[in-house]
Amino acid sequence: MPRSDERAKVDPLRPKYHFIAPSGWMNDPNGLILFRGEYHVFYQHNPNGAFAGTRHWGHAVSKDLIRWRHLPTALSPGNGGYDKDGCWSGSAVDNDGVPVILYTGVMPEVQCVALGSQDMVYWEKYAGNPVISSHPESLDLKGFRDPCVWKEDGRWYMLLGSGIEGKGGTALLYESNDLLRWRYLHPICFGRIDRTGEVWECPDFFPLEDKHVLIISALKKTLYYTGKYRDKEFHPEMLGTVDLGDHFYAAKSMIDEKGRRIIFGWIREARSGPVQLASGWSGLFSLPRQLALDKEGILNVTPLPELKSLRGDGFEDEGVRIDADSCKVLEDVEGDCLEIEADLDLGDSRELGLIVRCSPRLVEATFISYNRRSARLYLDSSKSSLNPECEGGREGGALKVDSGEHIKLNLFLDRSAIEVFANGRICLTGRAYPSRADSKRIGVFSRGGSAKLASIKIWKMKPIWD
Ligand code: DQQ
Repeated sequence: MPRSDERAKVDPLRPKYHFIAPSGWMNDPNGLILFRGEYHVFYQHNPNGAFAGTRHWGHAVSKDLIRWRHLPTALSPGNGGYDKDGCWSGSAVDNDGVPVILYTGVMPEVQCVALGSQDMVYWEKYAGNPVISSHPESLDLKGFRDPCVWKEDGRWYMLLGSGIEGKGGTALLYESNDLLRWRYLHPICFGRIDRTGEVWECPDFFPLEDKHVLIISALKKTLYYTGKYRDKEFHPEMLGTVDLGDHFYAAKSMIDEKGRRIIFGWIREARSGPVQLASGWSGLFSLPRQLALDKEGILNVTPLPELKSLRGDGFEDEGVRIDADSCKVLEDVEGDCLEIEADLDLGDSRELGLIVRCSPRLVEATFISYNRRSARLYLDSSKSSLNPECEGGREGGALKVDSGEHIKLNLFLDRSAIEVFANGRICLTGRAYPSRADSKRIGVFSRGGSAKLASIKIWKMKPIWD
């Protein structure tokens, strides 16, 4: 059997313009940082194969957040001791010119430090690890991991994802003068078990415009609170979803050189374990997304404009009528690595949208649609693949649209990964694993009335890897 990197390279479902590990398993983004003029990403990685296994910190560098170069593994589990069962998620910070990683060692969960060389290629674990070896005894905790670290008024602060037995998710606040000796303060806020689950993973906390945002991963989703941060306590005002789909998790953000708040998430698989293992790869990062707050304090998520630099040959059309309860497949254009901008006029339809990865006679097809009655955006992958090992279904969430407003979809298709940005506000991430080589056509459809494709632009996207 060929090695997993050789298998991964030839898999027609492996994305080509998203950040992805050279091979093997990957999950959460870790330690995103702009250091000495370059962007570094780390990620949860099992280089030994496309199964979760024992996590390492994979590492890559970029000048533009779009094109990446792989670097050697930054952290590997120790031979015995505090991180022998894995180097789990965390952050990277710049401590007066010295790069420092803070991560969770397992098992049990403890917090650890590693110091980097100036090019960030060599990492040395701190001899005094773990720097936090046990959790506050006063609380009955579930989970104690994924440090999010920042500097405020000359001091370091750390949030750890956790949960209180019977009460629900929380994030624990610590402070330090030197990143090595930490003092526990208190939970920064509490969730409601029915809305944000029992344990919060991968907290990410930052100021945005006149508010603070706390991103958490729970209940298989990436959620956020916006609110006010006062006296080291966070007072949430609003709870929302960073992504409407079920395949975007453990998001982590950073500030770029222009001062923009950029986020990446883990796009997980919807294929069976044996299929992942055989393909030699599992998981990828989302495209870089920019965050902003609208007038109502709702988080708006849009693709980084620099992604336009990946656009190749284009196709456009406009004013296409879509009859009631019909599908129209576009002539002269097809592909599996595309960006699409579609402006759809609902007309008197009940539901309308795009079809991608579509075979002749729609034997395989993936539908992205807006339903006027439920006011929801959907991705339906139940007919995406004839392969029974690939799970499909309908996923989605609320998209508020004013009367007369068109549905404006900016869709990024990268073989088996789909990210749909809708009306400049929200994103829905899903997966599709067509089994047929000819499932590459694009279409539009309408249900319950007629509609119009006001305009469509489609670009072939260039790969980011050689
Ligand atoms: N993944 C990491 C944990 C984190 C979880 C382990 C979230 O640190 O809580 O790979 O996906």
